[in-house]
Amino acid sequence: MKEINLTELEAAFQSKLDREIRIEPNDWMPADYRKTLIRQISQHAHSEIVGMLPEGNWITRAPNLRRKAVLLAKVQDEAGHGLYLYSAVETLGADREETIDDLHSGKAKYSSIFNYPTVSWADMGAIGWLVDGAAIMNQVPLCRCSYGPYARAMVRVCKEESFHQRQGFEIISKLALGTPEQKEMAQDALNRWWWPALMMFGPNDADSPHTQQSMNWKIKRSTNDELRQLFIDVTVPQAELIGLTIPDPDLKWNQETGHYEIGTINWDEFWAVVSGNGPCNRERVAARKKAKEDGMWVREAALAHAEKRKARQAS
Ligand code: BYC
Repeated sequence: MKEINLTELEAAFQSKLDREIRIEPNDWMPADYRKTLIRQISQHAHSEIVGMLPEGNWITRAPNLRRKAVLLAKVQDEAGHGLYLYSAVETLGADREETIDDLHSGKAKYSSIFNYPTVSWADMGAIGWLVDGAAIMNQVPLCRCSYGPYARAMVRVCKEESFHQRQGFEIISKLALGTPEQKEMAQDALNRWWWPALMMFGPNDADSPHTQQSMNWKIKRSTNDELRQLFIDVTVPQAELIGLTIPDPDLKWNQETGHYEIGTINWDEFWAVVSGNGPCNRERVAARKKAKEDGMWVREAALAHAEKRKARQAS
């Protein structure tokens, strides 16, 4: 039998990337490609699960039954996204429990955006409009990610995210076009969420250690700055449409480039939040740990039930 050497495996992997053929779980892949995917997909999964907390905070205080039902469905969707993504991580050979432990120990990151507090109902609008809006910009290109299970999970996630973005824009526009007090709530939410939403796309390309390699591997299809710009160009006119002001005195339209230009992002704030020192980091991780401890008896009962069934089938 012909011996396959590493160079041939690498060439076959590269040829698949070049021909836009997806890499599947049982295919050979470079160790660093696998490591990058485990890092990105597990952090993405953690973001979905931690992302349930800021909005979960308002389910019991939604202003009416319709709003409550819609918010509940949205938060449940985020749980579903987390589950698809943890499953995608498992296809790479990672252990789900270990990845969750990494979140709880602070070793693994999750999106910076979920370390900000949700202090008013208008924040539910701002999150759907801006946070889910940014998530869609980031995730639509991931539907073309070179790794099959991640790309396929993203197709469904993006469909649900676009519903989320619309529900958010509906809330924020209702408030913005409502009473002066309601408009003030909407503006206040935009003031607090605008800059953190821009930070979701990650550091500027020049300061992003992973972007170039991930683009070469076709894990990422656009750079952090490209996606951030796309989001700004789409979102600024939406704010104008509903009479809200983007909290950036340096924001201007550049006729020549056909893009908006923004002021400077506070990268010190971003790195402080990413390294565990944002307004809610400790609270978020503590809530996840508590949920795991509180759910322990359910997992134990499910395992005991499964064992019993196996024993019964064997006898
Ligand atoms: N927050 O070289 P870079 C959602 C880290 S949830 C925290 O650019 P990369 C939703 C980065 O991990 C949204 N950390 O990295 C849920 C890296 O650190 P490590 C989550 C960040 O991976 C509920 C370092 O900074 N979406 O949709 O090439 C409700 C250098 O960065 C952040 C995803 O996870 C950040 N914002 O690019 C509503 C999408 N940015 O790992 C909505 C999938 C960067 O070396 N992920 N870092 O320690 C991605 O597309 C990419 O991983 C990123 C970063 C664009 C986020």
